[in-house]
Amino acid sequence: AGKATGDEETRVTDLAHMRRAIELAARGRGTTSPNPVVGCVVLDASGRVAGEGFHAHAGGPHAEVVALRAAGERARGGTAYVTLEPCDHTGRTGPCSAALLAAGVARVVVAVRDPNPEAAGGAERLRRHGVTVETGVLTAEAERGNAEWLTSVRLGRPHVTWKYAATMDGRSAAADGTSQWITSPEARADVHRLRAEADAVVAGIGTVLADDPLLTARPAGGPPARQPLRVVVDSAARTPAGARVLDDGAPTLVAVAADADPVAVRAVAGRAEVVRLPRREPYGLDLAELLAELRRREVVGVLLEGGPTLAGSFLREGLVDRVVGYLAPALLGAGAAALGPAGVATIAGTHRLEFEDVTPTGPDLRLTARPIPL
Ligand code: AOF
Ligand code: ZN
Repeated sequence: AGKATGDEETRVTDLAHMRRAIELAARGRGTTSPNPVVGCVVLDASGRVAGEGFHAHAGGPHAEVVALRAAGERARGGTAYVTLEPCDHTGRTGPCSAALLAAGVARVVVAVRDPNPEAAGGAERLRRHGVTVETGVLTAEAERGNAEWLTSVRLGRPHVTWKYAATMDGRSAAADGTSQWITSPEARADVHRLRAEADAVVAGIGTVLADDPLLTARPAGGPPARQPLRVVVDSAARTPAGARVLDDGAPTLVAVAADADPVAVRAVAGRAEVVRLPRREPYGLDLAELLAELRRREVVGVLLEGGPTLAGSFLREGLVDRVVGYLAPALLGAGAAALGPAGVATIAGTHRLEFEDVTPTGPDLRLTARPIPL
């Protein structure tokens, strides 16, 4: 066997172990915020798996440290696969670069470089100490699994997933306004998983008035580790005192315009936390400022649910990073569209997306797409 065959084998092995590390990382979804999800696989010198780990919650040990602990002495001369570049800083925990060096790991394979300037530099330190470091293995796949955190670090604002449910002809309500239930129980259960993984669930006042949603996460496996912050975008402070979104099952933030009627604001303030934001059309308040306010509260991932008008406003501002649509095999022919005006007047202005995933969900389809990067 020539050298090319050996390289090819290494590559196939690298992909398989990195895929496993990405799988491990995903176990942290919903509990690591505001930190990333990270997975790690450590092999011994002969290429056998010696330890696995993932980051479970902010402040807890990093994935590398968990995997190294599991591997013990077997890590010496071995290889570590990490979905995110090992950190080189002392934050809530010590630097993983130092932990990998102390364990005697000979080779480190990285999927995504760390965009966080405070923690980055692990790859360089390891190289300086003679460790072989390879980056760029399964990068796109690992980025997808960490999209919320990567967006929050790179853009300085939370990542926004817009979720909708519609018929095949793209309608979310019938002509008379009725809308329960377009999609199946399986699709609705999947939405509760999305909510449980989000730090905040955002809805417009139109949806609150029309559907009176609770907006809590009620996933199939039992109550989540923590409820996402519920956020109502309500420029004129019209949230009714009896709205279910104000129930005490989870914290609620009502965002009103700075010039909203003080009497109306006071009525809402008695039931939930209120934040005043600059007025901006078309939705009545500045959505970028809303995201800045959520970031100050350590929100990394936002699930934007309901209504078509609010979703259109987020899209027109370029504030949607992922779209998840649940499509039911049903047709209405009349009734409200899933998406309202989104700043597109002519075909050249179309919001172009690329599909990331299509998954049958009960009798429905879940489509995941994201804007094509410019
Ligand atoms: C994690 N888990 O498994 C890895 C991380 O707040 P700290 O001190 O735990 O540091 C967080 C930073 O460490 C994080 O922003 C990222 O840049 C780096 N790597 N973080 O939470 C992990 N490997
Ligand atoms: Zn670390």
